[in-house]
Amino acid sequence: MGKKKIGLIGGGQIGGNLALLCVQKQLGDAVLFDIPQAEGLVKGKALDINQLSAVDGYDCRVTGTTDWKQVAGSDVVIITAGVPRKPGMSREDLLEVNLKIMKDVAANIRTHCPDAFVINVANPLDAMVYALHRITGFKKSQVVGMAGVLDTSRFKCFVADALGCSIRDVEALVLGGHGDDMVPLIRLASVGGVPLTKLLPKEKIDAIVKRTREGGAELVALYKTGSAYFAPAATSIAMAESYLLDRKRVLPCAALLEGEYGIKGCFMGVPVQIGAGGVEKVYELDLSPEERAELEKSFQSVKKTVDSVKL
Ligand code: A3D
Repeated sequence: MGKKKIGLIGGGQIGGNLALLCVQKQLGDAVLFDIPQAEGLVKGKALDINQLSAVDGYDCRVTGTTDWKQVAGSDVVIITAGVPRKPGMSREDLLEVNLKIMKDVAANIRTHCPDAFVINVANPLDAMVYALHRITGFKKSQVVGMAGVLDTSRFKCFVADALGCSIRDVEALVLGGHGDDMVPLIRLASVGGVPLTKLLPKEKIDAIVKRTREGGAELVALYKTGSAYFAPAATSIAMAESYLLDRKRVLPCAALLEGEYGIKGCFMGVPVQIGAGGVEKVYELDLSPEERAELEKSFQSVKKTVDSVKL
C-alpha cells in the first residue's frame, strides 16, 4: 500500500503548518496548492519543509504547486484557501470574498478529488462548509468543517491554566456555530472526572466561556495582519488523522444535521465520530432547556449567514 496523499488547498499561514504536521506526523505526502501569484510561496514552503526531513528521518514529502492535476486523487483535502480576519472584522465580513474562492475550490475538488474526505477551515466556517457540500454534491459523510475541536481546545487550555493542572485531564465540549454564540457545555466540563463547577467559582468559569467565545478575535487583535494558525492547523490534522488511521475519535465538528438536535439542512458543531467512513456518526446529547436555547440562538446566527449564501 502506497503512502496517503493529502491535498492542502491554500498555502498561507495555516496551510504551511498543515504541511509541516503532515510530514512530522508521517501521515502521508502533502500537496500544498495555491493560486499562481503564490507559486513561489508554496514551492518555497515545500522545499523548506522537505529539507528538515533529514533531521528526524521523515519519509513523507511536500510538493508545492498551482496545478490542480497534482492535487488529483488526494485521500484527504483540507481547505484553508481564503482571506483571514483583520482587527475589527467579524467572520461574516469574509463571506463575500471567501465564497467566491470556495466556488472555485469546491468545483475543482469535485473534478479532481471525487473520493476525498474534505475538511473545510475557511471562514465563515459553517456557511463555507455548507457551500462546499452543495457545490461538490458529495455525501454528507465526506464533508466536514473544523471549528469545534479548536474552540474546545481553547476552552481546555484556559481551564488548565486557571487550575494549574495538566490539560490532558481536562474534558470539555463546545457545540454550535463557530461564532460569538458558540455553546461551551459547562455542565459536562470536568477535570480528572471532577465537575468543573466544583473546581472554579462561577465568575471564573464565565470569564473562561467569554474568552473561548472571543478566542479567535483575541489572536486577530494580537497578530494584526491575520488570524490564528498554529492551533487551527493542529486541530485540523487531528481530524484528518482520525480519518486516515480509522481512529474513530469523537470530535466536535461542523457536520450536516438532518434532524439531530432538532436542526435540519445546516452544518453546525456537534460531536461526530470520524473514521475510515468519514463522518460515521453524529452523537446526540440530552441538553438542558438552557443549553437547548443557547444552541438554538447559535443555530439562528448560522442560518442567517447560510441564508445569504448565493450559489
Ligand atoms: P492566509 O495566510 O491568508 O492563507 C490563505 C491562502 O489562500 C493564501 O495563500 C491565498 O493565496 C490562498 N488562496 C486564495 N484564493 C485561493 C484559491 N482560489 N485557491 C487556492 N488558494 C487560494 O490565511 P490563513 O491560512 O491564516 O487562514 C485561512 C482561512 O482559515 C481564513 O478564511 C481564516 O478566516 C480561516 N480560519 C479559520 C479558523 C477556524 O477555526 C475555522 C481559524 C483560523 C483561520
